[in-house]
Amino acid sequence: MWCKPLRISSRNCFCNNRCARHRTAAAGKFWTARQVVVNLRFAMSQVPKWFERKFDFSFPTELHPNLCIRLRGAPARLEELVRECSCEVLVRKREDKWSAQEHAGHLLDVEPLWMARVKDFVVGGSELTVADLSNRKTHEANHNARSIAEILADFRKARLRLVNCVQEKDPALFGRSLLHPRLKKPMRLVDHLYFVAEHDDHHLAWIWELIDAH
Ligand code: NI
Repeated sequence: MWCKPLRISSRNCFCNNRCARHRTAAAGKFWTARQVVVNLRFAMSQVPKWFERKFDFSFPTELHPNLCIRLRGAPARLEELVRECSCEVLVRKREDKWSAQEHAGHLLDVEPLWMARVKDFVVGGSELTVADLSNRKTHEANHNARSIAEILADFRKARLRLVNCVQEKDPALFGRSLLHPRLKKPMRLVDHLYFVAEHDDHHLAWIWELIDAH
């Protein structure tokens, strides 16, 4: 819902000061056409909510090399995304949500969980290691105070460790299945790799959206 005209006064705005354009105008800034588009995107993410995702694990186990290379490529994709970005844009928060840099830091924070789950498949048992669904680690890490170069280097290192560990496994292990504690469905090791790759994409999409909206 737009206020009209562009220059807003209490006389001619019918939005009760709540529309996005009015708030920006009230802050002493008027938008160009491109800013209108970009700010609208900034106000509302197009990235689907992670916890609402449904996963289809019916693909063949033999796809594991393809998933390994997807995982192997995540650090390079992240590096390429943030390469031209200023610190200011990287640490900018949208309301109380994570900044692009915090999303990058989160990718690093969850690597130990992915590794623990790979080990669960080796050890066997019934259920995979439980995730901290509150993402406390990322909320408390203060990734915005770190350098992006450090986060990128640590993520690259952790991800290579994960991929190298997976690649050493006997191919038969990729079909072994354990219960995923949140999804409440059986997950093979190959499904776990797919899940991690989708989680990478989820946060990369967020980062792209955040840095594209400046
Ligand atoms: Ni996440």
